[in-house]
Amino acid sequence: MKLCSFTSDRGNRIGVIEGDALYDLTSASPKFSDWLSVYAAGGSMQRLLSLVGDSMGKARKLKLDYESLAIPVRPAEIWAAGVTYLRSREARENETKTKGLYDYVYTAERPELFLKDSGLRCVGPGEPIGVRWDSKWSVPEPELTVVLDSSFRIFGYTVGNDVSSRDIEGENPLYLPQAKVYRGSAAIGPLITTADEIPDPRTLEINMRIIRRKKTEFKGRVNTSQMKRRVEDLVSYLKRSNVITTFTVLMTGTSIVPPDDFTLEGGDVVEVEIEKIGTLRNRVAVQRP
Ligand code: DO4
Ligand code: MG
Repeated sequence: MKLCSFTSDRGNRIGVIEGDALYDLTSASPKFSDWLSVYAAGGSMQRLLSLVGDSMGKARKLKLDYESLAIPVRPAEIWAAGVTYLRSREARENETKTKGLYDYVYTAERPELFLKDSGLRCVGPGEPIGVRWDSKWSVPEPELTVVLDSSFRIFGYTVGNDVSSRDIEGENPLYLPQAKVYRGSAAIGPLITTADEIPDPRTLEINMRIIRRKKTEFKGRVNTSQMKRRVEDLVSYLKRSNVITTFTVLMTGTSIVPPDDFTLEGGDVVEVEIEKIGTLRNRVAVQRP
């Protein structure tokens, strides 16, 4: 199932996408105002899916307009894994003044995991992603993103962009939160594909395109088969001694890295497409003080 949130002349809605059709679930029941409410009504993700299944027949069928899609759900937390692909290890080792850290974490048993957002700084499709005004080297990081329930079970997948400042990250590893966490530094969407439609997350094609003044400035691709770690292993480390709420998401790391002389500029458009999920598109805005 493909679950989304969208806006229409009737306000904010939730829906299910099937091909070119968008089923407006909010029209089936006013209780279905957002995914957290549907989850609260059911009490489990299994129940959420059966409530949705039962309501599809009553839902208004619309033609899907991608521009209407909004952040599928605002997660209480976004977590992120780092250095899960060889390309990320190389890029990080080159940029850093503290040599050896990234080589270590790429092969270590324990992965790098960090808290990217608490729901305040993330945006959905069509909203501006941010670059810091005090950074000279900012990049998008297209990442397969896992949607979890409060028992750390994988409910589904979405597209994520872990927008980052490479000069701040490279200057000192203790600056990581400043390189990673600021207004508009995370984007997720445009929808959630439930886990039953992606039995093997290590087979997905990821494509990224950066458009500047209507021309493709950079494009790159990777397949998740190149990821060093299994998604389940990342989740099992996140779970250790931890607590999360349903719809917490985990970004699984990047492998598409633009050349070192590239930095995002205000007005650039970043498109991240992941097979079986969709395309997340955002324009870049410089986040002033
Ligand atoms: O500490 C570095 C973070 C790396 C990262 O975000 C990634 O590999 O995607
Ligand atoms: Mg990343």
